[in-house]
Amino acid sequence: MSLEYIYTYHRSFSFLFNVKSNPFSFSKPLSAVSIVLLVVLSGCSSPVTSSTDQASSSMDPVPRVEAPPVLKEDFEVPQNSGLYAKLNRHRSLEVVEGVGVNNSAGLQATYVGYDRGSERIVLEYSLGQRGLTYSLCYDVRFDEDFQFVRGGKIMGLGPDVKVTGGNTVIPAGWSARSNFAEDGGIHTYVYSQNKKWKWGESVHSDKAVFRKGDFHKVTLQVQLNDPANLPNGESHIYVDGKLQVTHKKIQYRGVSGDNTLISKLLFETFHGGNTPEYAPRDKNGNYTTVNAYFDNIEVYEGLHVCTLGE
Ligand SMILES: [Ca+2]
Repeated sequence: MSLEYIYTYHRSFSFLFNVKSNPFSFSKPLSAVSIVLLVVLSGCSSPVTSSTDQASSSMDPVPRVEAPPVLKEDFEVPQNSGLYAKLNRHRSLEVVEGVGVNNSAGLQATYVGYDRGSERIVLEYSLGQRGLTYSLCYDVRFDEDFQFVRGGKIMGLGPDVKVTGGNTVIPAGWSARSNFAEDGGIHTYVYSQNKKWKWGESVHSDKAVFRKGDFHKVTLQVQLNDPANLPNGESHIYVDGKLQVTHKKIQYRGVSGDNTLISKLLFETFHGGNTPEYAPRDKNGNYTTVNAYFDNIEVYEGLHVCTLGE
């Protein structure tokens, strides 16, 4: 036991006995107590340097391993099945080289104006698993001449039986989508047990989030209410990594059970609404066609925020 080591221990305990800090000048009655303590401590403790090393090693940042997405489509490899094929088969959707992020392959969506907004692009795709909380990420670029008009759907998540389109909510049915808004903002669009209107309820971003011509990375988080009889569900929307929408107190489902859990991607994008006022038009006032592009559609279990370049 080195003198330095003894001195360190003595200094550590000297305040308990109100003795001077010099180990060789403390008073006799306390000397015995200090020595006993020193012997006990030296026998049962690791050297100071070692315990310091242990403390720092337990606090070293451990690289965080993110769970891989449960669904991922970047459109780079043509597929005859799965989400790629299902999207590419839709008459208003087409995988096109060069329209994705960094000129990669992406999904072109064609919005054809008509008397209910634009022709419906509505697809469902099973996640292959189910749970209470998932995060949907996608990149979207609206063309320079895209018209938001009065707003429309982009995509979202749902259970086995979704409820949308002004239909009556059933206890096991709900939907949670992200919508583009008239001002270039984004909002939630939720059909829940406790919505106040026939149509879904929304919380809007404070400002525009979409610049036409640029890709943006959207994350839609859906946290189901649990237990089913409480309105404690939430939804959040991040754009380019920044929180833009917080929607709370949602009772998505009214009963519990596997069929009420998040289990599907709802790829639903169109203008509307349900009336001619939602339709994109040319300068003569006739219905026209506009485009948007999607890439890197991913779904993660739990709360996840996707950032550009991911
Ligand atoms: Ca791509």
